[in-house]
Amino acid sequence: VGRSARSSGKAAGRRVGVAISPRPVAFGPLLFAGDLNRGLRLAGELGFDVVELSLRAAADIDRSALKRLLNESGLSVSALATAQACLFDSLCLSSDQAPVREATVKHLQAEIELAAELGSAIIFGGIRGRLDGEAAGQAGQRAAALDAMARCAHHAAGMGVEILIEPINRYETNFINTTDEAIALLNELKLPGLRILLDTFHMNIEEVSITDAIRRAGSHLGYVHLVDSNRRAPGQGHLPFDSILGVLDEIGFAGPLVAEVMPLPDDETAARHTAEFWSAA
Ligand code: LER
Ligand code: MN
Repeated sequence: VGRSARSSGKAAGRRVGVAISPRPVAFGPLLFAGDLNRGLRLAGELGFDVVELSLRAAADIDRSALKRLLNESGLSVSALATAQACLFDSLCLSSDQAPVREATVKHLQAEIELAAELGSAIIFGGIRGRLDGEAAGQAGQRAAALDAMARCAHHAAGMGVEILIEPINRYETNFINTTDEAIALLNELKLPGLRILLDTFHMNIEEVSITDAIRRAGSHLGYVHLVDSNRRAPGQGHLPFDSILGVLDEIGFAGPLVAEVMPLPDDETAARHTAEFWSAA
């Protein structure tokens, strides 16, 4: 599979890519963790258009080195993913402690500034964290988290950066599991520059119908994590990607389609499987 993967097969007319982590990470579905050089070079060689970068902090990135690598590989950064700060540094939007929420907002503002510099979006998925206790007692914590999100959204809107709200399955969070909950959040916040990211791995766990949920997201949908049922590259599990891609075309989706997949059996093979999926007629 060469650069022609970009313009042929299922990839024709689409912006496709892989998610990678510039630093080593225990969180699974990221490729080339700790080897940005190799990841960008191979992603470019395999004909991808974009890469998503999962960061623990904006300081993970040497900006001039990254820009040189992007230039050389013909790639752009579709989005910065932010969950690592909540997973590993307890910086979560839903923290019940005001100073921690404050630190999380500051942390995200720095990542929003980096996203503006790279022309990318920013993902609010795992960074939401979890709501504590029984559902009835969660309203205050949820309201504080929404307030923190709104502050980020104002900063992002001022810099022309889109925030992508990603529903995540119940085993990782209880704070937005489904497409309908993400749509409700957008309707509640009514802020500019917020859209939805749908991840087919999470959808396979949470949605009644993946295709109906995509239809309901409609023009709110800004980005897709294309991942198979087992969190491997598309085509390596049993999700019905023909109908998923069909419904994305039906709603006129034109955003990035990024494989956020486990490095199985290894990073390079997972990236190659993704490229092969796209080059298949
Ligand atoms: C991130 O995109 C994701 O899918 C989550 O599982 C992260 O916690
Ligand atoms: Mn995802």
